[in-house]
Amino acid sequence: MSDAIAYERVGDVAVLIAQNPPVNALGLDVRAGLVAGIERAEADEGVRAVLIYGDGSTWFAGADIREFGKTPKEPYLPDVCNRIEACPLIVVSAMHGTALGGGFEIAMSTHYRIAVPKARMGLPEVHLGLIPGATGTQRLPRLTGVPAALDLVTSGRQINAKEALSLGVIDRIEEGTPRDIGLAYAQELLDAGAPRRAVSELPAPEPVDFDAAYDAALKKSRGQISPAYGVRAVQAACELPFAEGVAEERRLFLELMGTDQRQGMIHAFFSERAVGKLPELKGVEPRGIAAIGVIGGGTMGAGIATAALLSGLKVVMLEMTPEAAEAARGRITGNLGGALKRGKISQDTHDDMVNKALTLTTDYAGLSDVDLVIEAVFEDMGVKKQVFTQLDEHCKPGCVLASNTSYLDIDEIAACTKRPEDVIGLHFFSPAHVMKLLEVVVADKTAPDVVATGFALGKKLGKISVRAGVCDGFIGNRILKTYRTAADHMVLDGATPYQIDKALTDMGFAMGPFAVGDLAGLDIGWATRKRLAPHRDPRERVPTYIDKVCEAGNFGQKTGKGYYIYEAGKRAGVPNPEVLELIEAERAERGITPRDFSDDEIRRRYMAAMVNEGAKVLEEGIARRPLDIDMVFLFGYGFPRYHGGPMKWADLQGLPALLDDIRSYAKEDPYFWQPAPLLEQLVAEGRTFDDLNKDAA
Ligand code: 3H9
Repeated sequence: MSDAIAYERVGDVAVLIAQNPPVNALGLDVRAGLVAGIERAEADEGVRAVLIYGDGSTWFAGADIREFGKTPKEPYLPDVCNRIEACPLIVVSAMHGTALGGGFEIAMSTHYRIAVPKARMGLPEVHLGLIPGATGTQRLPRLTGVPAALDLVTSGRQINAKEALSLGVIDRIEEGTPRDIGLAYAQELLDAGAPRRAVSELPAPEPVDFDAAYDAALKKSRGQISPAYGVRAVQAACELPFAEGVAEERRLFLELMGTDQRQGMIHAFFSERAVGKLPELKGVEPRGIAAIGVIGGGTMGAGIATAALLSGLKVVMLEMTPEAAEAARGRITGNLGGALKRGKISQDTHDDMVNKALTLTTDYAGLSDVDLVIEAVFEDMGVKKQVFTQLDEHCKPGCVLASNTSYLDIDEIAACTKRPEDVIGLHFFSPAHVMKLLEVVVADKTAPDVVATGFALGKKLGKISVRAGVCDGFIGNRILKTYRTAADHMVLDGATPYQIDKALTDMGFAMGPFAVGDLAGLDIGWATRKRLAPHRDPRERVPTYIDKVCEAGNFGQKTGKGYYIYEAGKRAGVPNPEVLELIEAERAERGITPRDFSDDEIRRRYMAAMVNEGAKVLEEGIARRPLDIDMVFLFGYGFPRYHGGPMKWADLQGLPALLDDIRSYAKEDPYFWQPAPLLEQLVAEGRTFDDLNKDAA
């Protein structure tokens, strides 16, 4: 027996206990231990049933993802599942925690399943760019029928014990420890003379229109292929005998295992967990936070306040006037009302948040008791400095003073206080109660426990927090500015905004850059262009056509017109013909003869700009690791998760080819396309961005 599976005998029942913390992943030792445990039970005189449960916080949470990409070792998980089911004794699963992926597949291979009420289960393999590969796509539809199986396999969503019971995937829910409820259930089954029940022996499920389901899965996943593969695997359960269906599932699983999408998704899984673990914060205790102050109750401030209230914090909102404070209250209660409507909070919790946890004030003295304050006022250094001078005067010692600025210099803001060590940037993304990303911007003098507090707050708010250094735009907006410029250049040279947006949504982006501009409001970029105009290098190529759209009072979605025209009640716009006319006029004025861009070239240029600037951001230490950049783009900029993030995408494409592209673009525009020295160095050394992640681990 392996140490990962303990064997015990309780009366007529052999008990197999998984002991592979933290999540009882089904690594080699666990798989071997399960087979050995079943064999031992069969040989153990007098044993009539086998109970399997997990020690610690959970049942098996799936195959061991760290083994993926390496040569698989026997016993393979599908064989383990089949071996368990073939056991002539009755085999019972007692589930708690999360029975996911291979873990759920093990449970479906046992003959009876009981779970505690809080147990959750599901087949999340699509989130790793895979499908269930250990008989799950064959057993689940036999238990639930095809529609429910297709839903679970293609969405990867988790279900609770109650839903599992109603779908017929578990037999019973019982309060207690998995050991106690499992032993009692096994004994009850023995006493009742219950038969061995093999799911694989159930009749093949009724088919549906699988081609329609395949197309729907592809459309919904924006180009991610694994959900559509899941449809074909479930189809095999209807059309093939069990063993052949399992072989087909295996074939599809292994095909996906070899894809870049699988690598991208697994990179995202581990990076999401690594991003908040900073070596510099090891052993550093964050400051306690029970109440926070928010300054400015516009969309951003109200969103931050909402996120804080939803996570159980008290919030003091400061506005300039009682009227503005009331308007802020309206925005916050509107946001909380949405959470209530979606069932995220109860009416009582909602009322407590609005009436007890939220306080409004127009006086800085009202912030004297908060533990952390975030300013979300107008993006102007003078205004920010006034706010921080006031905060310095009124906030208690040890209070963390945070700015939500998207671009401005946190060092300069900190310098206007007598406590720069307490000052930090906490850059939320709008709407702040929805968007997952938080850039924790560390200034020169920020104290380590203040950085730790930024990360602790992010965790409490359910955010993915990424450490960033100070520069214009930090990680995300700085890189955005560069690839957005690459897109603008392509428009000047012959592409249309609509062609560019489409090429990028075809690559899996939630939106293209021009649709994003309309969503964010074109007035923001217009104001920036006006501010920067006197300081521009003459070699910069900045289109002016969109300024004319703004001059006519069209700022995108909020005014109904921008790059696109938005009809009332519709979110997606149609191309604005005036924009095309203005672009043509500008090209003529500049003497540019437009040329064709293929979708592939559009994507290559856009991504090359993103990755090249990412490499510069790394070089300068603004981002510590490539994976930090990847997480910023996945959680803040709608970057397709199945590419893993821009730096992972670059690795998967191959850095030498990317550098060749950049060098060839530099021949046309050497000012804009300057290859990042770090990229050149990696190519020269034959290394990848992921090697840098490993160096930093
Ligand atoms: C599969 O099963 C394929 C089969 O169909 C076919 C095979 C042939 N493996 O998330 P946490 C680590 S595919 C290895 O922070 P939580 C995780 O990296 C698999 N390691 O905890 C972290 O390590 P560290 C299908 C894993 O309580 C630590 O455990 N299953 C695995 O917030 C704690 O994790 C899934 O996709 C794993 N499978 O959430 C489930 N899982 O401390 C993936 C976790 O070094 N896992 N680790 O950073 C999850 O969704 C969550 O981890 C879970 C716990 C909900 C279980």
